[in-house]
Amino acid sequence: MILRKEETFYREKMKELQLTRLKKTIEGVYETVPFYKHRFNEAGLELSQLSHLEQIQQLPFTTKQDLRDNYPFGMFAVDQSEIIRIHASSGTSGKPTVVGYTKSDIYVWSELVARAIMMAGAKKGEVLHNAYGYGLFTGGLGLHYGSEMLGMATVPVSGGNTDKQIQLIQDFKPSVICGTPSYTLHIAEKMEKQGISPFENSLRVGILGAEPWSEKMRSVLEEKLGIKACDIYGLSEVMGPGVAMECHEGQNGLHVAEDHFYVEVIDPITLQQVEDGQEGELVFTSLTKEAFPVIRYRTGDIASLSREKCVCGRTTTRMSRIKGRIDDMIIVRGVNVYPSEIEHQLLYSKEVVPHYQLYVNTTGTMDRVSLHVELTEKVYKEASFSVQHATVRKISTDITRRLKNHLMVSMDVTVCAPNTIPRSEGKAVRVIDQRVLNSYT
Ligand code: DLL
Repeated sequence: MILRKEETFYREKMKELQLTRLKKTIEGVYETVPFYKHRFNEAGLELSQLSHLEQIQQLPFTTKQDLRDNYPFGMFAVDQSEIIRIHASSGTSGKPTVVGYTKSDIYVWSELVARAIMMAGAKKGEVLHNAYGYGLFTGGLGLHYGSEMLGMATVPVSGGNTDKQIQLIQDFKPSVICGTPSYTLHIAEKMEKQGISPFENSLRVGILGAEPWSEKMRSVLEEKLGIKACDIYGLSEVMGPGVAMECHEGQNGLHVAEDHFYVEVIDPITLQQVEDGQEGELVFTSLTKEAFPVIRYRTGDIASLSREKCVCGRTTTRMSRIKGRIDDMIIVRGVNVYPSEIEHQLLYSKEVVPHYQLYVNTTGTMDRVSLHVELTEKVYKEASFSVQHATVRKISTDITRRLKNHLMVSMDVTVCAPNTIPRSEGKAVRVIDQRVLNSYT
């Protein structure tokens, strides 16, 4: 295993490096991005007085709305002629957020993704099947450049055309598969249907992320594909995939690339930093980016931090798996719950497949949540192809009870016939908020 020296720095040494880079970044954006100059002046900041990393808390936050207000290139810190790549994240409403990269940004990003792939246990000379979408989304090209930099034979299949993907996996014999957990599951299920056993395929590592997933989903994917599945995190506003990565030795939290990003967790209400181990909203400050530096960017993602040394030997701060996004949290009769927690409980039931959707509706003043799950083909057959069968009613009652006992939430569970819940080729849509839909009708 090859580790970069920055991955094993003592905390003080890492902080020293971060402070030097932070100073350079904030002095740079003050000069080059009118938005930051205005914000820093408004906050009455004396940038030359920054002498401790902890003083970062005096800097104002940046939000997605700020990026939208400066659409498309208002937050770029270099001349247009320095930009060699543009990505954008679609978002569900309004304008997309647009991000740019210089040549050096692409180099650093590729290096970090190469580091992430190694962390998952892959190496030069192996074949990597990249099923993340290519295009404006950072997943496809992000993994692609990192994989090439590492010296892997990179197969740029992108998302979709699942039968073809399976054919290529059979023929090219990749050791690594990259994709969203939900789409990778779809590939795994199709392989199963075609009678390809997990022991027959060449895969041994999964680099999965871009959407929240649960520990139980990890076991399902590991079992179905015969792989070690590692979580990869990132977001276009901060860079793309590779901001943090789980190591295959520990599979217990994601190592943040702290030499390039300063991470904080804040209480989304008080906006104050919380203690290590406590959950809150992740906030990132980029330390080396040229084209699109971000200062205290509020991600909307919920996680906690740990500074304990990992079994792999890395000393970098680890973030927990993402529990969910603030805007995906559902409040069911006063109880806060994230789709990934529901997923975790649901997957204990062997009679249903791991695809699900949550419909949120309002009756009177109460929000009602209905969980739609899908039967396995085997159980459906045993229930005489009817979702009204007594067996199916029992499955529904058991899932309802489990959710009530473990998450303290009561929700209606609708058990559907096989293949009725839409499969995604990228990020899965887990929550269908009919409160929003209804308000437009
Ligand atoms: O999803 C970048 C990425 C590509 C990460 C491939 C990993 C693999 P965006 O499209 O900008 O970028 O979406 C970023 O996706 O704020 C999280 O809400 C979510 N997300 C990303 N990785 C994870 C993960 C890419 N491992 C948004 N677990 C982020 C949970 C994740 N959620």
